[in-house]
Amino acid sequence: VVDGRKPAVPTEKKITIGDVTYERDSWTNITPKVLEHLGRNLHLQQYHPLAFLKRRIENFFYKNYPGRSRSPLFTLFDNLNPVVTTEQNFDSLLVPADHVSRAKSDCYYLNENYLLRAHTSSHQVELIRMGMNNFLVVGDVYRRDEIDKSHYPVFHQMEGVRLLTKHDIFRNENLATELPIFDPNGLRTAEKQETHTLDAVYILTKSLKTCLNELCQELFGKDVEIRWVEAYFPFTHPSWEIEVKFQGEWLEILGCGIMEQKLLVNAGADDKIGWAFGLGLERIAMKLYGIPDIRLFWSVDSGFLHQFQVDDPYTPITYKAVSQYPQCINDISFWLPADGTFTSSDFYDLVRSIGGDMVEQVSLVDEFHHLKKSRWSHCYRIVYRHMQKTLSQEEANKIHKLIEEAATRDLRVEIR
Ligand code: FA5
Ligand code: MG
Repeated sequence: VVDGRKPAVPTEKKITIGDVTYERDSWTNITPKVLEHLGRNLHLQQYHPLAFLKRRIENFFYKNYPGRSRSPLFTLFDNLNPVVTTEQNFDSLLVPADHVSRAKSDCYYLNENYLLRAHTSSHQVELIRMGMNNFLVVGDVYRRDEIDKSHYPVFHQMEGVRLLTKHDIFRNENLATELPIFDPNGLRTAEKQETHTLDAVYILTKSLKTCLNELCQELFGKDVEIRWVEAYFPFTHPSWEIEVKFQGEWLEILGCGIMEQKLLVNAGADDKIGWAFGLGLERIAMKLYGIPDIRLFWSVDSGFLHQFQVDDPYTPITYKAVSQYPQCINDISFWLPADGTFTSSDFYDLVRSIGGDMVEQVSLVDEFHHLKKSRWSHCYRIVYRHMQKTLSQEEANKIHKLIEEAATRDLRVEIR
């Protein structure tokens, strides 16, 4: 340890994640800093822009693809282990053994056989094997990528997979006759895979493009400027990416395509054809909420989080740059009046009216019931921050004192 900082790569022999221990080897390149992001699960937080966006996209699929007996057609997986095998992340997706995406310089390896998933596509084959035909996967993914305002080594993806039989296609498209979807003697061209008929690809592509165009309109409004760009993935053909205009530039938000038939055959779904997409939640949330830098999603600063403290994920929110000035944090603890008249929202209002915009956040950090006294106690943490200047601790203390006095007087609490 030099100058008190932790070394970038720990020297212990093993890495433990949850209950599982991984032996280090020459592939190990995971850093403690990146490991800190495991388990943060931003997409599962109650108040977080990524969680709101995730719920909005889920709802879009539930609404647009109703299943039988009112249960949604798409099944959601948002809690799968981010530690995956190289088989899951690469081989199952037909990524060639010498493909650049496997490089140590691109992924975070625990060892030769395990890595932190580099995309949610890692789970496609295992879920299809389980019998899933329509599913969404949401989770944190890890890449040794460039670092700028739209790239971060940890980000979140949502995967979508839709598989159809010949019969499904026939029914969904209201076709008079069932068209063949497989061609035993076909050739691979820019438009299609060797085993598919052009009809099948045409119908699947229409279904995929309609879905994602409508999703973009649902999220960004009817007038959103998007463009489809041809792309390459080892597990889809043909493949595309969608880009949206963000701050005057085209920003890539997702990749998608017609699933490679070989993948489906390997997963035991050889009678079906399908499409898949993988989208970046951060990139979309940046556009949706005007969040200028991808690092902000990891902020534990209440100045960021507080702007997303709403119950309805559809609330339109435009992110406002947080003041650069430091915070002052003061706690207040008191006994509630015995008559049960106190409510937290009364207290929040009182704090707002006395502290004004100097108050960035108030949160209930502790409550307990004193049996002998037969009374409740609350502790609130108040974060003070001025938008235009550095607030001194004395100034914060003064406001804090006024809040204590007002609460004692108006809400009849007893400061502890
Ligand atoms: C993939 O990850 C494919 N698995 C997507 C896919 C799924 C294709 C299913 C076909 C079928 P790509 O590497 O382009 O593709 O990443 C997908 C999206 O993740 C990007 O469009 C972008 O929105 C987001 N993304 C990629 N790298 C980063 C990064 N470093 N920081 C933030 N977002 C990123
Ligand atoms: Mg891409």
